[in-house]
Amino acid sequence: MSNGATALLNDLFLRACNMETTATVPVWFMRQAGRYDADYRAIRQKYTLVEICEHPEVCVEVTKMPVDKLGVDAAILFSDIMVPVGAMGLPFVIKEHVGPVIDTPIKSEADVDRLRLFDAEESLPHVMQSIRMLKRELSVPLIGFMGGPFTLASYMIEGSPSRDYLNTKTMMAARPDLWAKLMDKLADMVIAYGKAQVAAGAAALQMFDSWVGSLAVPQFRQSVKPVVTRIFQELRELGVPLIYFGVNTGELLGDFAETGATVIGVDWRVPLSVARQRVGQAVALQGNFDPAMLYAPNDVIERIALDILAEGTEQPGYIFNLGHGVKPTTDIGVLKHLVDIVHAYKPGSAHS
Ligand code: 1CP
Repeated sequence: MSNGATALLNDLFLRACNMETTATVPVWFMRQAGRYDADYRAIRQKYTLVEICEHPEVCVEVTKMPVDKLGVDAAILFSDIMVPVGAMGLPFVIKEHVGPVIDTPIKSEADVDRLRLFDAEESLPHVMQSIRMLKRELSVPLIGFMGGPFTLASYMIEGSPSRDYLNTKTMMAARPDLWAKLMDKLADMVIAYGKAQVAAGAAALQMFDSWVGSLAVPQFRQSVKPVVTRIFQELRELGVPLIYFGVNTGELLGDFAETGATVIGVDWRVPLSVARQRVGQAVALQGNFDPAMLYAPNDVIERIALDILAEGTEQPGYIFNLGHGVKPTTDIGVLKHLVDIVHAYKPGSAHS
């Protein structure tokens, strides 16, 4: 496949997303650009996270680091799920060791009405510019991403990271009309922003609905699944892989597969063979090495990785990843070793 200026595109990742059997299993890591890397930490001495996003040449450098250093088969745009929320008119800051913080969280109908849809090229020109530069410079596919509507709403309503999502769940239960309005507005943004990223050069999209697994199954079906389904139905016309990911989503995996996503992300709690039974045959799977096990001895890491690889490759359509993001204190050498284990694995050669 040709992508213009770059020599040869490594399309292993895209082929696995499209349910092809690949001789080598593709691998990338959520949060693969980040604080575990000393060069990233050095750049963060000079720029805040938001400033990195606002300087395309720095954003490109940070996005490419894990591709060059680890040999992963896909890059993920360096940004944050909150960047487009700022463009909707709800200012946020990323607080060190905390995460996104919003001083004026959403409480009322007027707050929801004030959120505006935006044109990505006009409001986030630096993000679009970074994607265009990455498309030219990368030899692997670029994954664009958005937050999922529940997860974005949780930050917008709670005003900071939360353990129990009390205000969010209360709005969902007590003001279903207002909740639906907020979900619809976020869905419109996610669809438009996803389309803009693909138009600029993203080869796949991942929707991070990280915290949606906090919902009861009936709540998910009633208050979130319809809007997630609308998002994926509308994005499907782009013809690129659409990955849907959250943690603690074991009980939701069957519903995830009905949303129109083409790849389902799985965390470490559910074995991939069980996940496969729950999602059926029509979607690809991505996951699910426990990021905490990157601190285990090498032989333990190898055993866990080989078990995951054997289960993942039982059927076509499998991408190796962690079950959630790389932790900031992870040893970069261990990540590299894990990439090598995955790339050396021959599907169909299950160990005993
Ligand atoms: O500057 C820093 O190093 C602060 C840590 C950090 C980083 C590296 C934050 C703050 N955001 C990011 C970048 C980021 N965020 C990426 C970069 C691309 C890559 O993966 O290499 C991505 C994909 C995200 C997406 C994101 N932001 C998610 C979904 C993924 C997940 O981990 O579940 C979420 C939930 C956020 C919110 C957020 N931003 C930052 C933090 C620490 C958090 C989580 C806060 C919480 O626990 O609620």
